Amino acid sequence: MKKKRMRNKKNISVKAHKKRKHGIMDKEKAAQNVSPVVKKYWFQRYNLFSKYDKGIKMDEEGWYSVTPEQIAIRHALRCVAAIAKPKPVVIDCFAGVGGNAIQFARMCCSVVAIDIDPKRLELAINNAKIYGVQHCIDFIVGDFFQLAPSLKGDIVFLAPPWGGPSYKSIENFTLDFLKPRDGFTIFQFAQAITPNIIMFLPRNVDLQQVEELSWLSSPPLEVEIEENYLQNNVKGVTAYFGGAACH
Ligand code: MGP
Ligand code: SAH
Repeated sequence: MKKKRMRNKKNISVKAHKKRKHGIMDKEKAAQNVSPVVKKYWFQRYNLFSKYDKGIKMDEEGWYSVTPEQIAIRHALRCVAAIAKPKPVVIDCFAGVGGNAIQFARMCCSVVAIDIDPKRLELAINNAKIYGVQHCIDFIVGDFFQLAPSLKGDIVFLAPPWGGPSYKSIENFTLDFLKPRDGFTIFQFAQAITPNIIMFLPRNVDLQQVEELSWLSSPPLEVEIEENYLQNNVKGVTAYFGGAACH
């Protein structure tokens, strides 16, 4: 005789209901296992990587630094729109766990992803595999400032460290707060590669100074600045320079 699977009022089988309940309990346990610094970013994990559950790996700095996926997609779309070439070469000079590099690769860019931390770059490689784009990215462990003179690309993407989550406590975030060198120095190294530069900066950045970056070139580069929102919250500011700016 066929056994009828028990169903509750909402027509969910008891087995499925138990599985879902255990899933929720596993997630609650996982939330308890993350450090207090990471917790608030962990709750936003699907905004950071929509494929988070497929095996995305992060470390503490990766959690608080990764560009949310929708913003990284926006950066990649702008990049493709700016460079009229089938496979533009993008240099992601501070690649972290790969949030931006992955989206550049998904938009058919050829990507050079640099990070000084070999362990974090391993996480980026793992994450790029989850999105099936690892073959489009050259991962280089190294110091951007040392590598810069030998780099060639159509566009340079800069998302350097902002000094950790406490960046928010600074009222007017001037470019000298950027790490590991001030924003003017970072920009000058990038400019020696190409005038097409995209820079992802804190929402409290001194906008006057960001505009002044364009004066490091003669004639001054075009510059365009946008705020990046996610679910009505501003997450950062992106500055587009040279050919990356909208003309
Ligand atoms: P946040 O301001 O720490 O989080 O980072 P949130 O949830 O907006 O904070 P709240 O307190 O206002 O609710 C927002 C985003 O900024 C992160 O998702 C990262 O994309 C980016 N970001 C933050 N930090 C500290 C860095 C950093 O050091 N480097 C880079 N490149 N990006 C960062
Ligand atoms: N956009 C990235 C996050 C970048 S966080 C993402 O979406 O995942 C900034 C990264 O810069 C960190 O991973 C840090 O290890 C790296 N970094 C710091 N100094 C560096 C240097 N001199 N050269 C290259 N990478 C550096």
